[in-house]
Amino acid sequence: MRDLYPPIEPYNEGTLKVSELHTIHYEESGNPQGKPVVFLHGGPGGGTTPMYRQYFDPQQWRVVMFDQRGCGKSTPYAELSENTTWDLVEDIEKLRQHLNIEQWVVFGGSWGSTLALAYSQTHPDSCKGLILRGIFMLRPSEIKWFYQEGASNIYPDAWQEYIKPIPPEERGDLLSAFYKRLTSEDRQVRLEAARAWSVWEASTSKLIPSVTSKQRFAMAEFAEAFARIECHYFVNQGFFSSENQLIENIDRIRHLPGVIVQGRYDVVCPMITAWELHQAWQEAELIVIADAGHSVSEPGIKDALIRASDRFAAL
Ligand code: STX
Repeated sequence: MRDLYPPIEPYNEGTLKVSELHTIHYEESGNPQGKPVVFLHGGPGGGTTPMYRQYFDPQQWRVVMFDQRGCGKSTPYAELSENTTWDLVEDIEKLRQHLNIEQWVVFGGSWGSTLALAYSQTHPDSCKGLILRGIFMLRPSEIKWFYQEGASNIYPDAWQEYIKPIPPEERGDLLSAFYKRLTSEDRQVRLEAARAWSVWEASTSKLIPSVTSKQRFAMAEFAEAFARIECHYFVNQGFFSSENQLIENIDRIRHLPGVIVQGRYDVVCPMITAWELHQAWQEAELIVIADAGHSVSEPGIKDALIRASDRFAAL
């Protein structure tokens, strides 16, 4: 099994003002002369972590990572206005131009896969290929499964904690009930909802749960941006014009090399979504990991992603 490359530090960091309101933070690591790849993190609102650099051979790749609007080191923190899928798509394109990159490989898991599909379908000429993991297309069925009913049947214990901040009479529409609290003027109300929301995702992300990721997700600084931004995108149905938009537009990227890595026991983004994407895009390679859930850091997922990035480096 392949494991992560050794930890590295960025050779360049900066900020880019992308609108009147928002400034995004980006970094570059690896080889400045290497093949460019842009890493799209999850959530939306999850931010980047240094570990993500380690999915790429530092001799081969010029690794560009950035924190999407409102999260990580981007400012203003947890801000929801001027924060849509199409704003992020244009930010990626602005960053590419800012860094004088002609084309890059797009790498993204979970919401990062959603954004990778939206970006590449909007700007196919900027892309050399896609490496996707834990496919999420933000369709109503996917949101309902994870935040209303479905995953609740597999993790009733974690579910009980998730719904705690919401009184029984409001549980018929948990997304709206959370949105109301996550956008409350009262910081305590916001934080209680944010922690419950965020810990639910941490509790269900791995086939074998880990205590450390639950702790990170429960920290106020992480949870507030993550929960607010996710919920904002979900109540707005991802700002897509039709629920199958990313499948309907697959012809725009069909010619690009693509790899889809999917954990069989992914409870956050069940495999049906990866399957339907692959049915529409059979030229892409679908790699199903028999003993993994949703997380980027499970052994089988790591192995497949690193093998894929090694192969793409040689293209
Ligand atoms: N959201 C899934 C997602 O994109 C429905 C995601 N889940 N966890 C993450 O992202 C982080 C690990 C980036 C926090």
